[in-house]
Amino acid sequence: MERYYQEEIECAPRETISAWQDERLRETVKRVYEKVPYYRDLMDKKGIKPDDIRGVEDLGKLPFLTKDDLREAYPYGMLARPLKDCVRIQSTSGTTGKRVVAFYTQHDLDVWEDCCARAIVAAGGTDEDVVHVCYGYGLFTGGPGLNGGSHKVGSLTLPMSSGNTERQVQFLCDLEATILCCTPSYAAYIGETVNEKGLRDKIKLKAGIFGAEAWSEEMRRDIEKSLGIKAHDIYGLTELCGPGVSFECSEQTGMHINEDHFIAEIINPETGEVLPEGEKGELVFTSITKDAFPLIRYRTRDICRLTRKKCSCGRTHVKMSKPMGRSDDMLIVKGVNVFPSQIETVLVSKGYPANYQIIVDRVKNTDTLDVRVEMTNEMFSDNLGSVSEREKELVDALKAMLGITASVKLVAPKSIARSEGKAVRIIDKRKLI
Ligand code: DLL
Repeated sequence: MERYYQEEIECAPRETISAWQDERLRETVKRVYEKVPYYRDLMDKKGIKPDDIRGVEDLGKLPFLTKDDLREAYPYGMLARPLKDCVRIQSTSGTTGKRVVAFYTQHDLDVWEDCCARAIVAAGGTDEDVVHVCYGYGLFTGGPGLNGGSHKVGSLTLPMSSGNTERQVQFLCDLEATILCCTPSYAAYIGETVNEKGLRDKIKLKAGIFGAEAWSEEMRRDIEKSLGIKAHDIYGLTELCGPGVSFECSEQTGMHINEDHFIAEIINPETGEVLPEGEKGELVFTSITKDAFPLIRYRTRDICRLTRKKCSCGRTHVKMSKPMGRSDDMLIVKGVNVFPSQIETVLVSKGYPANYQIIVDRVKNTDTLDVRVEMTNEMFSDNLGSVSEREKELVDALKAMLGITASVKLVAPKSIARSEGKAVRIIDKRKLI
């Protein structure tokens, strides 16, 4: 039977959710206009006043906000509350450009932890569970978010953080954790280690809550098999709070967005035009309950679809598909758009583990695309003569998926470095020129 953390909210009738959104949006817009000069300028430039926004139907009148805006306003320019009312800072990893710093009041932390608690209960968590959190702690939101959510549910919480995989596995066995929270690539690594050590019978895991990076359905099945669990997706971004913006229920067909806190739109990333339900495009969020760091029409760069189709779990909040990639992660190779997730789908569907690297380079003014992928132990011990046949098979399958030719190199098991957090799979050497 499906369980909920906040049933009256998660299963509220659509009209009720819409009424909450209209009211909270009006209040948020008014507040940022009064308190945040950066927003006031953006709205003035568009000739929009708070009274022009009566509800969600007027959302499209408001200007978009991008990561560049947050960088420009860094560090305090977006604050809607005095700094003395803020109690926490979290931050993005800042792999491209300056970090984004997000601020939280105590109310913001409560809301965020409630969102994570909804995700844990949707994955079957109760106060009888032992929740092993090996997302990174610190500035990264993964550890603190799931940790806080687990406390709210009343589960016994193990704040493991990432790294030291031997110790993770030992704790999983000794303390009999039932729910594992980490990135999908780390879950795959933990699964590999558990099985290699012959400890599969010693672990008591029943579910996992994995997110923070793109992962395919094939990778989900691999992890579910290797750990004997049901693997749930969870999505979020630091700018909005962290994990828990949306989460998967028992149906595992997309993530319910916590619409009492966030309004979602899908836009055409090139034109900014709002797209109808079901179309693929860039996800844009407006926060409607955030106190310290409200964001209006924030462009996530994540590409996905929304659906309002009735969900068997009973939740009424809109669902987003797994992000298919980021518009800024998309590689353009020989003029063709290539998403790393397309490559992963091909590899995993052909029986390869999701341990791969995509190397893009430019040789004599022509782009090259090299894919290095690990073989499984069985493939490796197979007759070596078949390696070139296998490589050829992958070249053909990738060509069918992408429309361009990639060179494929099969490498020995374990020869590609494992990740304890978000995996780094793309090496674009062209940027170094
Ligand atoms: O990754 C927050 C998080 C922590 C989510 C733990 C889930 C679990 P950032 O480091 O700011 O925050 O990165 C946000 O990660 O815009 C997506 O591109 C990507 N991302 C997050 N969750 C998923 C997911 C955290 N489930 C960026 N599937 C987002 C695909 C995801 N991509």
